[in-house]
Amino acid sequence: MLTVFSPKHRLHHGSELKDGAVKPSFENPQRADTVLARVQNTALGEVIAEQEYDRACYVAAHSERYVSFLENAWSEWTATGKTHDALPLVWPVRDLAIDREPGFIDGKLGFYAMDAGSPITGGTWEAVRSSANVALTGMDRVIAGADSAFALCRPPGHHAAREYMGGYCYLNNAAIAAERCLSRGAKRVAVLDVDFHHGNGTQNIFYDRPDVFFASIHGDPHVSYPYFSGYAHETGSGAGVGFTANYPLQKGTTWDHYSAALQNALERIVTHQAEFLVVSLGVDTFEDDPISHFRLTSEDFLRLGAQIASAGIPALFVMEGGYMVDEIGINAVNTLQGFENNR
Ligand code: OKP
Ligand code: ZN
Repeated sequence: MLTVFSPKHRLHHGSELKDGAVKPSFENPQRADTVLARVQNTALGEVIAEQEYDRACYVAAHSERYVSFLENAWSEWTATGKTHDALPLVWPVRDLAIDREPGFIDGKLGFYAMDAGSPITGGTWEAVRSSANVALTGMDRVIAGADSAFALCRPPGHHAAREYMGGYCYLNNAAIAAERCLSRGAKRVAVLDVDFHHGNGTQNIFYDRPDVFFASIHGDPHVSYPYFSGYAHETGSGAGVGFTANYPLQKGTTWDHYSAALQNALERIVTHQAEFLVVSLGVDTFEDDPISHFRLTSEDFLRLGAQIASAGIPALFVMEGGYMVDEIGINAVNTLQGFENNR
């Protein structure tokens, strides 16, 4: 399987507000570099650099004003004399939720963020752009006829909604890739999110649409981040009713129950007659992940890949989460090998 990788991901390394203190982010550059090393050591296939894409490709999944915010946030932040990573401190919750962009950076950060876990640093926009370009480059290979490709994206994307960042995510790489399929003539696409955390951003982007089917298997939001979405009753709105499927599973879930949910999601994706499948591949479902609570083993990731392969749909794998850095490479590449060996 071909891998797309950009060293520019290293330009983004920041902090997060966690347990009441600002700490180095769990989402660090070592993650992608560890996965790349495993791709190379296992001779998974060729590794290529990303191509450049027009910002219109990002605006396909996000609003114009949000993309502009991401581009300008660091310079607006530092213009006020601040030197630490930019993190939001105030949010437009519920009854305060007006649709008016503040004129000052502190307000803009809260307006365009869902949490204080997604820092903006001097290198963030360059890394974020490169990550989306990695996904687009991989998608174009699959659109051109490859059976599969691996977009080794960093930062991840699945928590990024049309108009907000969060959960270490800024641009939604998987959604941008799905939009690419549609702009290249596909009529039906599916996104399957197997990261431990609900892909709230991808759900948000496609919620009212019937062309992109979205399925997510994740920790029950009653007790797991992102807490405010991912319940089974969320199935889409308007023309999109029936085109979102959520599988919240309890903490401690092992392969048997996981696999049953996955089978149901894949059957729905096949019924949708998706021409392309985008897999949001988070490996934080691993038993030793430091911030997640499922119990998949490294061998289970081979089974995960094999089961996804059974859908028979050309697939782009997009890297999302996974924080046990020692094992992230093994678990990600096991999924890809499980897929390839069963086609
Ligand atoms: C990003 B991805 C819970 C803290 C959660 C944010 C987690 C973001 C996960 N105690 N912090 O989906 O892997
Ligand atoms: Zn995750």
